[in-house]
Formats: sequence, C-alpha cells, structure tokens
Amino acid sequence: MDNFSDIPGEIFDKLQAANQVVVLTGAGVSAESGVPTFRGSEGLWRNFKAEDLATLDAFIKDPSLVWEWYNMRRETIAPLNPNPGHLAIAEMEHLFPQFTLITQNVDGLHKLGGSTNPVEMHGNIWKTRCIAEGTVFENRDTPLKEIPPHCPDCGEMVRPHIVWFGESLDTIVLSCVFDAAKRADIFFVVGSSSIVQPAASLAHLAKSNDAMILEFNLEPTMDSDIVHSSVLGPSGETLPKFLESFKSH
Ligand code: BJW
Repeated sequence: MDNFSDIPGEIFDKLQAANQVVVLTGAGVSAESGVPTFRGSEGLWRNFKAEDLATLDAFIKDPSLVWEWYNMRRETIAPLNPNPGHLAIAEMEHLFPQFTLITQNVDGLHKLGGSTNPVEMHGNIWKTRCIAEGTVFENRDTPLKEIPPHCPDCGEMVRPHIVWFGESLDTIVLSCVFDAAKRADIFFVVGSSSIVQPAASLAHLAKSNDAMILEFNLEPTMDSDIVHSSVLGPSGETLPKFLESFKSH
C-alpha cells in the first residue's frame, strides 16, 4: 500500500486506542540520511562478506582489518543527520501512553533525531569495549587516532561495542525487547529486511500476542505475510505522511 487514503480507518482507530506502541527499525530508516544498508544492491555487504568482518573470529584473526572497516563506516556516518523518518519516530514518543523504540542500527541517528531512549539491540558504533575488562567507552574520534585502538584504563585492545554474528545479545536488552513486543498493541517494523535473528522474531511474537503489525519498507520483506498493512516507499517520506494522516484522523 503506498496511498494513505487506502489505509483502513480501522488502523488509525486502533492506533488511537493503543496503549503500548513499539517501533522496530533497521538500516532502511537511515538510508535517506546516507547510511548504507547491509543487504541489497547498494548494501554494505555487496563488497564485503559478513563473516570476514562482523564476527569475533574475524576480529581475532585480524583486528586491524576489522577496525579499518569500522573506521571507514564511522567516517561515513559522522557528518550525517537524522532524516524525517527519524524525526517522525521521535514525535511518536509523545503521541502514545507507552512507547518503545527498538533499533538494530548502530549509527546513533535516532538519539540525534530526538528519540530519548532507543534500545540499541546491536550496540553502537561510537562505543568501544575493552577485550580484557569489558568496560565500555564512548569514542567519537574520526578518524580513529590508532588502529586498533586501546583501552584508556588498562592499555589492552578494545573492540567495537557491536553485536556480531554468532554473539548473544545483552540479556537485559533481550528481556526488554521481548517484553515490549509481548505487550505491544501496535508493532511497527521500519526499514528492516527482517532476516536477522533475534530481531526478526519480535514482530512474530507481537503478532502472537494479538498486536497489529505495520510495515514500512521500500519492498515486501520476510515479514510481509504476517503484517496487517505494508506501506511501500522510503520511510523518510511515508512515516511523516502516515503520522500526519493519523493526527488528522
Ligand atoms: C528501506 C529504505 C528506505 C532500504 N525506507 N526501507 C536462526 C536461524 C539461522 C541463523 C540464526 C538463527 N538465530 C540466530 C542466527 C544467527 C544470526 C542470524 O540471524 N543470521 C541470519 C543472517 C540468518 N544471528 C545472530 O548471530 C545474533 N545472535 C544470536 O542470535 O545469538 C544466539 C545464537 C548465535 C548463533 C546461532 C544461534 C543463536 C546476532 C545478530 C547480530 C547482527 N549484527 C549485524 C552486524 C553488526 C555489524 C555492524 O553493524 O558493524 O547487525 S548483522 C546486520 O544485519 C546488522 C543489522 O542490524 C542487521 C539487520 O539488518 P537490517 O537492519 O534489517 O538491514 P538490511 O540491510 O538487511 O535491510 C534493510 C531494509 O531496508 C531492506 O528491507 C530495504 O528494502 C529497506 N530499505 N531503504 C524504507 N529509504
């Protein structure tokens, strides 16, 4: 569906009555800001194999190579700004009694866009973690002063504070996102291919607890068969329009 007059009034009615609204975002929400997505023809992994760079094994084998890749991405992201999709999501926080923003993105653009407490499931590219003590530090150096960087406390190497393939997510984060999905009345999935677990299971969990699922994406995804409504188009355009239609409903 790409025409807002086609959205059944029932969806806006349910949204109006909703207590708990949850938004799950993926790389697509930041695409219009200039952050490359992971998959697809313009995706980051068109030229790199994920297992060469986004795993602990890759980091142990060649920390400098992995840090070079992150350094390059940090330099790409640093000058970028939130787009109208991020701003619409930040506004949603004020429209519903309970609102949870869950993001798979590591770019930090939701916070820059005004969202107060995004749950960053996969970590944050502006944070590093000491491989010896696990201490997390903010590091905004672009470019990095040294590759690989070292811990300001103990001098050991640090790694990106990011969840790589095969790694478990933080248990507090996991219980927070599963709990939010279970309690959701309305669950939005914005700009995610819905391929990567456990994030991809959240909409299914919400649906099995009777939530209405709304998807915003350029194209149909793995979730499209379980959604109540799929809004096709760039989320920087479709989300603000959807919100305006909702507010005037
Ligand atoms: C737009 C748009 C616009 C574009 N507007 N839309 C069960 C079965 C098989 C495998 C597994 C399984 N459970 C776990 C796994 C393993 C793995 C996994 O899911 N693999 C899949 C590939 C199958 N998961 C894990 O390893 C996770 N850990 C875990 O589960 O631990 C327990 C365990 C371990 C091992 C085995 C079993 C259990 C950890 C996952 C960590 C994910 N990390 C990454 C990379 C971090 C590196 C980094 O960023 O530096 O996080 S993967 C990468 O994908 C990144 C993203 O957050 C994540 C999701 O991608 P996303 O956001 O959906 O982006 P894209 O590019 O895929 O899609 C973009 C979408 O936007 C597209 O649909 C476009 O159409 C759309 N779009 N422009 C609107 N303008």
